Amino acid sequence: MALKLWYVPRTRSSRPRWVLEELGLPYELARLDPSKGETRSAEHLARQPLGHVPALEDGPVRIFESAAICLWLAEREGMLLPRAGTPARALLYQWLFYAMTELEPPLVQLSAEARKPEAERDAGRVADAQRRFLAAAEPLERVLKEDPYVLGDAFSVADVVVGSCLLWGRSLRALTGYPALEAYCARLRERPAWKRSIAD
Ligand SMILES: N[C@@H](CCC(=O)N[C@@H](CS)C(=O)NCC(=O)O)C(=O)O
Repeated sequence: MALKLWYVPRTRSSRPRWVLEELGLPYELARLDPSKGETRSAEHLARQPLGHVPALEDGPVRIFESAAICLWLAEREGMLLPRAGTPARALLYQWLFYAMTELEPPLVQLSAEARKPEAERDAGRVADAQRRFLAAAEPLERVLKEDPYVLGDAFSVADVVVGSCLLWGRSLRALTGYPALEAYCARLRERPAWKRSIAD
């Protein structure tokens, strides 16, 4: 069944692309250009009601939300995730939701400030978002001090979502003082599938 991913480079749509690359699945990349209004077209709003990326079409499955798409793809293939009903699967859910609800919001705030001209940046908001991001990253520093991946020895779809957030924080120079997380980011950046997911 053909897989089609709606995609804008350097956005959350790289997450499901990374999973597709890890799984070695053939897929079509439908590139959209937000500067031309392509993410707000009627066709795209029918796929993603807020006009965001990613969105995925997989036969009868039409799905949006980056973490949900990543989880769906892993589940579809029975790869990159622990068996359903196991304690490890519970932790997979925990870290996926943690990434989306604890790590992401301060990054959204930091990115919004970074996009402003320097003179218009709100130093208080930057400092607050930086503090909240580091507080949310701290439990992961403890986990990744012990194990190479979020769920232990095996790379999973949780690493795509958590790792994408940490790499986003790193790109904003917000990830400081956590050596295990820096080493984890370096490990993720060595993965051929990650390299392919951000190549173009
Ligand atoms: N919670 C959503 C957020 C999606 C989102 O905000 N995507 C941004 C890029 S990272 C987007 O589509 N921006 C383009 C636009 O709004 O035109 C997800 O994780 O999929």
